[in-house]
Amino acid sequence: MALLNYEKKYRVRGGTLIGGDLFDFWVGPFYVGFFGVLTAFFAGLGTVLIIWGASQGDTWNVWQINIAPPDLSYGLALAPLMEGGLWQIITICAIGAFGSWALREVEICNKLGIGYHVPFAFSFAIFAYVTLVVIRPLLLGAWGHGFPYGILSHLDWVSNVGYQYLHFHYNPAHMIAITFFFTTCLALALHGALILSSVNPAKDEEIKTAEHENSYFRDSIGYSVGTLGIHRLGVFLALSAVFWSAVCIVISGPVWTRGWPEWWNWWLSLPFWS
Ligand code: UQ2
Repeated sequence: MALLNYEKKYRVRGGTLIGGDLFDFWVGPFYVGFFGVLTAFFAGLGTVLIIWGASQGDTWNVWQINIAPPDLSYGLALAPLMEGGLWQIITICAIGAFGSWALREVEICNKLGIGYHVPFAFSFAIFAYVTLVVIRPLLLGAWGHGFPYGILSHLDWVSNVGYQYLHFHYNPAHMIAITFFFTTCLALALHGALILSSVNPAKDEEIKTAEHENSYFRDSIGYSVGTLGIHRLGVFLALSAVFWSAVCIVISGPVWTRGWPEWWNWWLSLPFWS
């Protein structure tokens, strides 16, 4: 572990949010911390419950294993274990594990004296998940609106919920989300290619620097966003994709209940046409 010797100078004490020095240690390369313990607890318990839930189902086929949320008739109540209660506990474990992981990231940022950009970005992923299994079910009045935990079953859920709104691609927030996903790919392709073009030279050639990177884009499109700028743009594009994905599902039902194609009738209803 040559890397570990190098990392020693970064293994500073403190920066913990909870627990003081108690969990302020490493296991091999991994920082633990109070939230590392909490992550392990929630992730371990959640995983065991998923496996136990699978054992109570009728298949061990990994594609078909399914742990379903409660029936809609249970509303926002706690359901019996085998009637969706397991799904509810697993959901709590998942949110506990994701949240603890984010706070462990914060502690690591504190130790290194770097910004909170990574936990900030991760919080958008947590927000998207929580939108699906907590916020939207709450707004619709039943935990049964959460998505089932299973490989094929969650695909079926996405398809069914999509068709419930006739044609989900007409959802304007879905359009915005997709546009951000595509633009994220464009930006990362440009950035990855540009970096490789400069710092992965042919044998016996020296690497080029940011001036060459800037010049490439000034020569080709008359503008360079800059080496820091491309990373700001990347984070903005990626987080926007996640954010608008959460918006597009949370407005489906709580805000708009009919088919999404019909939403565009506001355009035909503009006074301009009459
Ligand atoms: C750039 C720059 C980088 C880059 C890239 C660009 C030197 C290493 C990819 C070019 C990116 C531009 C012009 C923005 C494109 C806009 C969208 C929405 C995709 O200028 O600075 O740094 O990696």
